[in-house]
Amino acid sequence: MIAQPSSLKPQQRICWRYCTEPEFQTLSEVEQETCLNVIALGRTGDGKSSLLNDLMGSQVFKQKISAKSQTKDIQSSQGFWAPLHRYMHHREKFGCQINVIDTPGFGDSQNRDEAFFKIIQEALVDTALHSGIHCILMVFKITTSSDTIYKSLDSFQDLISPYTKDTKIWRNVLLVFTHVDIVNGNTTRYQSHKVALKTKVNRILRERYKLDFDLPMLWISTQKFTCGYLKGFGDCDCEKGNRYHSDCRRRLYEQVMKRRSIPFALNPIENSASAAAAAAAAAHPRGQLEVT
Ligand SMILES: Nc1nc2c(ncn2[C@@H]2O[C@H](COP(=O)(O)OP(=O)(O)OP(=O)(O)O)[C@@H](O)[C@H]2O)c(=O)[nH]1
Ligand SMILES: [Mg+2]
Repeated sequence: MIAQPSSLKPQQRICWRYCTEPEFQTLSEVEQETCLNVIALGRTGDGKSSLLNDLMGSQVFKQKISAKSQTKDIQSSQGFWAPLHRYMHHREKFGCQINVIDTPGFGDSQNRDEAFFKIIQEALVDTALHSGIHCILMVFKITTSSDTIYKSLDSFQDLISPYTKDTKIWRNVLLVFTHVDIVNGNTTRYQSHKVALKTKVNRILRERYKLDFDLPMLWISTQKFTCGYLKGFGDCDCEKGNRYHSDCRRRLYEQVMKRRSIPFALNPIENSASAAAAAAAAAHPRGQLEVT
């Protein structure tokens, strides 16, 4: 059941106002047609494939059903990302063309990190050389410790540092925290954790990677919302659930769209010189990359 805006109280109505944001309405046709490249990176089981499936609106990538790492290869899929399709039937054209790239997770359950490191690096570099990477989604389960976050981001830096020393690439990085599900109508469970991420962790990340801006953080659930009434927990809470899920999608879409005109690209000529060094670096075990 989807609430009609007219039936919402004034305070709730604010949540729906984005539907008419001029920023989205004035996108030219060319901008709407530009295909955005989005790649998901992160630890195994943190929700990369689920997130990309949510973007594509179907089960394109296999999701985890056991403790084993699920995604073993680089996989990609192209399609129209209609973030609010389910909630805005009258505006099916709201969205953009995307190419999503799913990757195997860091911290593989079968110690294949070195092999994965190489193919993830190839996917990143190949996309950056050809059409540019609009967004790198660094996916973390909301319960991930700050040390593990730093470790994963260090791995990302190891992947890219043989090819570029420019901190510009961080402009295209979004930190996406999954498993922030709506439970009994609210998402306040992780409030103090979110505050710590926004303040302490972000400050450390700025120092660690010499950034002059905070990395954007998004809290989302990729889990399909099930009505509380159907689960036998009381009244129907579809309105809250749908609003929360549409809000998760809207926030992610806004962040990706902000980067549509600033894809991270590598210059093939400049990079031909570093290609040999990078190839040698890729041949080295992870964590021993020589940055020239
Ligand atoms: N409750 C909940 N479960 C989620 C969410 N996102 C992912 N999951 C579940 O977490 C598990 C792992 O998700 P995947 O998408 O397979 O994780 P992955 O990062 O692709 O894992 P690998 O392919 O092994 O690297 C699956 O059982 C998903 O259903 C979420 O937001 N909420
Ligand atoms: Mg996966």
